[in-house]
Amino acid sequence: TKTPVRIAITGAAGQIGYALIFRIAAGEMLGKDQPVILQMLELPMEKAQAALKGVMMELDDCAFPTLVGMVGTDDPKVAFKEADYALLVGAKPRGPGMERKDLLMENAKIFIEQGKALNEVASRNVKVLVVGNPANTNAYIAMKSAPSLPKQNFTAMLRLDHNRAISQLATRTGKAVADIEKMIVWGNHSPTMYPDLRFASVAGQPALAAINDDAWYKNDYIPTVGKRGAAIIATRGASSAASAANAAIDHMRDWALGTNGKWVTMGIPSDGSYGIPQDIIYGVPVTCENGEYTRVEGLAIDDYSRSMMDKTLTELQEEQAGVASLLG
Ligand code: NAX
Repeated sequence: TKTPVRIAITGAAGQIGYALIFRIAAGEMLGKDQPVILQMLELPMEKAQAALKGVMMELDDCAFPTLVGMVGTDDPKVAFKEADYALLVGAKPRGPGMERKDLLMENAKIFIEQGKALNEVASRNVKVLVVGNPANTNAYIAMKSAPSLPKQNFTAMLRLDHNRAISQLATRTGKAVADIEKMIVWGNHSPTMYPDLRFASVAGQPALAAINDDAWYKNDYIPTVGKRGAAIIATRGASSAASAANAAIDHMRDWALGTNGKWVTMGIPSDGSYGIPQDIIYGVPVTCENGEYTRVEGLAIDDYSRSMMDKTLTELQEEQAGVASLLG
């Protein structure tokens, strides 16, 4: 039998947490043969801690064979202690009258504290996924606050966007999701993201040829994928939770167990390629093998793609400039 791994989850009593934790405990992220210990973090407020306690009572009641231990806490240093995986879901939501800038600053404080705690107590190989928004910039802040951990251990979630892009393409072409390969979503997890179909194929045929409608691709498909989060809120009356949790599991499972050559999108610190400045956490295509991701290199970038990629980059640079004073 395998040695148990420690999985930290923040915002554990929130709506994504509730859709995420039971699936991880059931072995859907790392496999049914991998025992897990869950280390769950919530805010110190009584209500949040009580809700977390309720989640833990339900975890008990599931009697999952793969769940061999759990901790609930309000202390990041307890939650991240020796963590092999950290899913940073908890974040401050945008309140009434709150400016984007205020949201950025409030979250910066959270991710500085959590980055420092990871730096101090997590496994040196910890794989970090930031889900809480603004996800790319929060991941950047955590990475900068954890100088003794390898930078490449910090990632942001673009997988929900990637999955949305696949699903919209499958619907349009009348093909199965499993027929689609080489999807890319460049950039920020925000409406400026760029779902790029130039390399994608549908059942072996180039996706753009299968669509054969450039206006639909540029004026309909791309914004539909980018604004899907808002469409879910408008329709469901609450933001994406089950699909976000599912994407987090996809991201971590693929990173840990590999993609068999398949391309997936991850937000990862830039190495300077594709004209993205060093360290910016930017959605790029990767393949995963042996617990590591590798950026797909050498893709040609045409003028349209360059302008789309620069737009989402500019937004990330503005976010980064907004928090620069806090990072010292
Ligand atoms: P909820 O408000 O339901 O849950 C968040 C939970 O985090 C709450 O229980 C809260 O008490 C807790 N929390 C807040 N600050 C914390 C901290 N410093 N430490 C520990 N826990 C803390 O939000 P939910 O719908 O679960 O969404 C969570 C985050 O995911 C939000 O920031 C949201 O914007 C973001 N999303 C990111 C997505 C992505 O693709 N990257 C998609 C889905 C989602 O919108």
